[in-house]
Amino acid sequence: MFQKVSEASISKAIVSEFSKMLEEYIISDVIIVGGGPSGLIAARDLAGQGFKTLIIERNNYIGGGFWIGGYLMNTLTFRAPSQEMLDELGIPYKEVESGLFTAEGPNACSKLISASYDAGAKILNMTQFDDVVYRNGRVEGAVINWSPVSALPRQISCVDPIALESKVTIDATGHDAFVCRSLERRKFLKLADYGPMDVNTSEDLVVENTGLIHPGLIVAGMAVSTAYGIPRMGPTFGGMLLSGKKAASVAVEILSKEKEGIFANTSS
Ligand code: 48H
Repeated sequence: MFQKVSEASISKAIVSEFSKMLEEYIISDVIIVGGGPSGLIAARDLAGQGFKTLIIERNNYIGGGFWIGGYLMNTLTFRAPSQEMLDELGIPYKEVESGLFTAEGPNACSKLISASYDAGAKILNMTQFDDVVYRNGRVEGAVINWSPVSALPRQISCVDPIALESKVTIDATGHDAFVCRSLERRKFLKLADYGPMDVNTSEDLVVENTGLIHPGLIVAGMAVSTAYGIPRMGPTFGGMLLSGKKAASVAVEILSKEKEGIFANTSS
């Protein structure tokens, strides 16, 4: 039934195709750290406009908290007007009361992942963001390592990372705000921590505050709450989708200015 191929051919196909992709994305327009809902939407919008876009995700699976809603129950909720994004992504949903919508996590999440791939984004999963590349007073890339390296016993974990360069980096790492934290460690930024839950103030503030937090670095999604001390919103996701969308539009603005030579460029 199946074509005869050797084991060696299969190994060669994996090594050569993966290496080609990695080499091509050693320099990208945008690196998005974190493949949750905000990062995936940003990737879809940026790749869809022709920008070379790479997602770095420490887990094997992509999607962050978007597979499951709250309390291990896989119903996601969205408040108007974010259902318009569900229409755009072809995600089926129900209106359960005026302006409150539900969708099924696995269906919504897999459609969002497909949308970012279909738009042309690439993903390095099982890859942990470790640190920033920092030059000329701005973030110019990401230092990465295989995720399992951090799980190795101390005595055998001396595995140096590698660096990727980008014109813009987006911190979409959720509650941890991992990229922002790496700047805070150097006292380049001072982060707050997210506040207690208040859905009606939180989502608007997250979207409003999504944007450039340091030269070369945009913050999106739940990381915005952590960075600015905004109340958490609980298991509702419209703010994440609209924040990802805004992060992409801020990145496009920066990349367009860079094209016109207003900012210093990376070495690409
Ligand atoms: C590589 C990393 C690293 C790292 C983390 O948590 P996420 O789903 O993030 P958002 O902001 O798109 O969505 C948040 C939402 O899921 C949520 O938690 C909400 C709405 N909470 C409200 C509340 O009140 O609690 O995804 C972040 C992704 C994950 O996949 C992580 O594995 C990944 O980032 N990540 N990837 N290197 N250092 N740190």
